Amino acid sequence: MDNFATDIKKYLEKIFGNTIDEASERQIYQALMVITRDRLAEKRFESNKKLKESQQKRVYYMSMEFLVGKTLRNNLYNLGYEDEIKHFLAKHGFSLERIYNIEPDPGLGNGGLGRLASCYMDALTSNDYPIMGFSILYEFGIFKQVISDGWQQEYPDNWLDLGRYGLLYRNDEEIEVKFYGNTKEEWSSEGLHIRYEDYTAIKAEPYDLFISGYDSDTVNVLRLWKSKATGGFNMKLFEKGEYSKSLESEAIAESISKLLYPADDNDNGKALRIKQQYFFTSASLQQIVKNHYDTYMTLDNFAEKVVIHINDTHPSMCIPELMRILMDEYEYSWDKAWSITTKTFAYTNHTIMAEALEKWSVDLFQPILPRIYTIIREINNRFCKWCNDIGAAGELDEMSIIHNNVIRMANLCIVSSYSVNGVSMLHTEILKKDTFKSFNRIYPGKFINVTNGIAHRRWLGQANPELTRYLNKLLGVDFIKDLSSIDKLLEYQDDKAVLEDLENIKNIKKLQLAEYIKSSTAIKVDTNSIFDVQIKRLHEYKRQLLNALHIIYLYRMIKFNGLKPYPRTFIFSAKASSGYVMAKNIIKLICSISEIIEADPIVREYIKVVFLEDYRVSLAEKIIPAANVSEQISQAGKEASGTGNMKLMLNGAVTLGTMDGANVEIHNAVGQDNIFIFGLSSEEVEELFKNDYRAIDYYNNNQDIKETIDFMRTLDNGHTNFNYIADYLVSTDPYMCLADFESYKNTQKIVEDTYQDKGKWNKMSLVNIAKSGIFSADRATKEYVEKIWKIEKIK
Ligand code: F55
Repeated sequence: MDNFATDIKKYLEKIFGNTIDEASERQIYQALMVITRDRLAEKRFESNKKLKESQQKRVYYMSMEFLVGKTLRNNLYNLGYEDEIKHFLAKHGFSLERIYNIEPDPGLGNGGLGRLASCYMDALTSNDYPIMGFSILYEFGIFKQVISDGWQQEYPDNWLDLGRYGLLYRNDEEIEVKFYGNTKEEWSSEGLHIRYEDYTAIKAEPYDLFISGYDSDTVNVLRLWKSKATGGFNMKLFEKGEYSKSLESEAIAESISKLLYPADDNDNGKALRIKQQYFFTSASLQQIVKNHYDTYMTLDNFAEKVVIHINDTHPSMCIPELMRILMDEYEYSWDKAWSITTKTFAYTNHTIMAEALEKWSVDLFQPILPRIYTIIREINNRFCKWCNDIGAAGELDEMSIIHNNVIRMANLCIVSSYSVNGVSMLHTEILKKDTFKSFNRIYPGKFINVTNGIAHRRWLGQANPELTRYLNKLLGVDFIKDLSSIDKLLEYQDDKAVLEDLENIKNIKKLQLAEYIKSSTAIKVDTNSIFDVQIKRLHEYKRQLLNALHIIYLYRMIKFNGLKPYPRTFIFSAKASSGYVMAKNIIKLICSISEIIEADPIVREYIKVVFLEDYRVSLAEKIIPAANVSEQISQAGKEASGTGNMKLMLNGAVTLGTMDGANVEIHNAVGQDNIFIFGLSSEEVEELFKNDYRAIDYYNNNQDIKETIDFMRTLDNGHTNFNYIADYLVSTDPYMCLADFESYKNTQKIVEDTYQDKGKWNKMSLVNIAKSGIFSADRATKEYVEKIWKIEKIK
């Protein structure tokens, strides 16, 4: 530690010419980021040495998204320096908390899928497993959301400005990725060779982010690729005297890693998205193959030493890319290459929604990636032929990889991977019985379930140190190290003192959040009210609209029918994809309700609505510990798993949810009495859908629904009215908010009544905390390790 302090001083002197007492917070921040990164690099050297010596199998985790969250606190905490640095800085008049706040939240992901990838990197590193992540160094992460007059506006997130100090540029490992051009087949005495001509090459520059583990010697790496024009590419034009064009082509090359697509449901058929996917998968695969070859001087044992995990279909071009490298660069035959490839890949599916399953039109795809396209076509031809042979030709409409001139990436992944997994029990069942039922028939045993998990070190340890300290002391266990014995807490479920302590901690967290709400929205909330939280991407299927409709119902009942409910604060936070009109309208609706209530001296005594802008990891860390109610109200069958549900449960919130995704497992864990379940089951949803759901019937036959929707039409906040949304609810809403409204409303009443029985509520909350052990990412990644990857800890 002496060293760390000395290093800080030296850095400040060398880079800024300042003593510590002259330095600014910004300078201290930079010093801490750089020194921490360098310490991790040293530690990485040691753990890498062991890994090289042991020659053990490793996992490469491919994901278009990693939502890492702020890194500095996590790293100092894991390295065990936090307390000492805090004191050292305090001695010189600096607050480490304020320094932490300078770090931008790297928003290299949209939501659940990206955050899951980071939770898994953290957990695997803490448990000493050899894993390396690969993704893109987006210059702009997910947009910064600003709410202006209730409307979402998007601003660029220039996170590298201050975020770059955590990255290490590895200029020794640059790689070229090739696009466009033509392929030519050439036969010689040695066989067929593919010549790739007139291509455009782009440089991939690697930037490494080190992932530290808690109480572990391991440091893993997340490698992020940045696109750069290759020198030669521009020079050609330059020589022709077209200097400005040479800069244009440079800009095009560099646009590949410019920004994260802010959509979490579909790819929109954009050429740039194809280029992003191929850019990062090709660079990564070339790197992985080269490393392997340099170590073993052969690729014959590739599948024994390497697992490549693909996080949804976004990195699926890894598959034809490995085939290409094996055949075109290392002269493997198709059959040998295919045998290696199909033992190397494992695929996780995160959605069953048809519009979210990636499809690329051949016409768009082929010119950009001509060689990759011929390989996919050949995989498909051979697969179709095999289906013919085994008598499955009748199901090729469902299973072929290329169909009606579109490439179905999920089908490519299923055919080429040795393992396919869903992310919750229900989701995996739907994959097997419905979405991919023919595949499940021809590949028995290939489909398995691994229910998602969360990094409890961040979501309990760092987000809620008050609760962590309390539990550790009460139970005499280090839960940061190991969450699995947290069910010891159950012994205290009837202990009044413990229940009260837990309530007090919740109140502290509610107070902290109330402060934040006041500073960011000017709304003063009552911390005795129920904090009812719905935080997640804004989507019709997640049904923020059902929640909003119920609030409008309450508003009307309080204002005109003398209802006096127990006070409640409804907290929302959500980003909408920038082109998603309905989602943006729903945000506007929620913000309008918030304003209308604030302006009403009677209603605001009972209910308040808060919309917190710019939902992101660091905001989630503030909201989750303060929640009493966790709204998980998606239409049953639509939410693959959910992970916010687990984070909220771990922090003592009680779930109000449908039997969807991992809510089912939460229900199984806590039991009927410690969760509020409502609404149609996924089978009932399917039934109703087949039998022509008629929303208007619910409107006509249910007085509360009718009055609420009629009232909604009268809400007019300035120039906006909500007829558009009301029309949708009574006609085309495929997520059937009205079908679940009555059940939701009744269950909300039960929530309210239960909350007033403090003893009962606190006990429910305790049981939720106690039963959350199975949702640790330690458990989830252990299942990946044992069931899919078959890897061992670094020796
Ligand atoms: C991002 C980009 C595209 Cl093109 C498509 C989807 C996404 C994305 O972010 N998906 C996503 O977040 N899916 C979620 O994954 C979570 C982790 O498995 C699940 O818990 C959640 O149910 C699912 O919606």
